[in-house]
Parts: sequence; C-alpha cells; structure tokens
Amino acid sequence: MKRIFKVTFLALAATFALQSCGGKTEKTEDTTTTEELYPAEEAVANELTIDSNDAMQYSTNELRAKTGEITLTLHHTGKMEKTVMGHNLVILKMGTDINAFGAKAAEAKDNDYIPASEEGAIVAHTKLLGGGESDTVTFTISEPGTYDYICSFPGHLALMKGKLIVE
Ligand SMILES: [Cu+2]
Repeated sequence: MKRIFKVTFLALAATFALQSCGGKTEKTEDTTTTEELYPAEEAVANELTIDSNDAMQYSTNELRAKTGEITLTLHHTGKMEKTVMGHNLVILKMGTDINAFGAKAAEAKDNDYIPASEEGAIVAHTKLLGGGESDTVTFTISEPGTYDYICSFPGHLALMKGKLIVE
C-alpha cells in the first residue's frame, strides 16, 4: 500500500512540475497550429500545370514538387485533333529507358499509346488529348528523385520530354 501511494504521489508531483513549468501547454497548442497549416501549403505547391501545343511542345521541361500527393493538369492549347497532334504526359519510374518505352508506346495505338506491357514503369499518366482539351491526374510519389516525363504519341518524345524533380 505504502509503495503504491508513493508512486501515485510521484506521478502527481511530475504532473504538477510540468504544469507549473508554464510553457508546456502553450507549446502544444503552437505545434497543433503549425501542423494544420503545413498540409495546406504543400497541397498548393504540389498542384502542377503544364501546357502542350500544335507545335509539338510542352510549355516547360522541368516540373518541381514535394513528396506526397501531386496533382498535375495537362492542357492542349492547340486546335489539332488528337489523331494527328495528340498529347499526353506520362511520368516514368526512375531508371526507365525513355526511348525503349517510347518505342513500345508507339505500337499501343489502340490504348492511346500507353503500352500495357510497360505499366510497371509508369508512375502516372494523363489521357491523350486533342486541341482544346485538358486532363488532371492525382498520384503519390514518396521517393524523392528526378522522374522523366514524356508525351508517348509516336514521334513526340524527341521534343516533348522533361524532368519532374521531387524533393
Ligand atoms: Cu504529344
């Protein structure tokens, strides 16, 4: 009995010591506020937008994001049909040979140039777009690094490629 009392007393004393310290309670509140703010900032930073056009170009060859959920929107700002000037954006896993992937993609016309055999090499991809169309995809990257992105429409890879840098 005596021992239990002692332990209880020590626990109470410790609690009292923490409370009388004063800063403890305030500090906890500060941390909560900071945690509520950060996800919002990251969500904004991870909303990527890129254009593509009738001249077979992306508007940028470099995109940057933080690890976590990423939302990417591809716009086709041109007027040409997707059968002649179709664009998509395919993000490939690190270590993928983009030219070998492009060759397989060129044979996958019936699947909008997304080769089923190479799906293991794809992080994410948009739909194939014609002029005036847009598509948004959401995906998660947890490993920092540099990821290649390409348009897999036949012949476009020569000009339409870039790097997604994830920090
Ligand atoms: Cu293209």
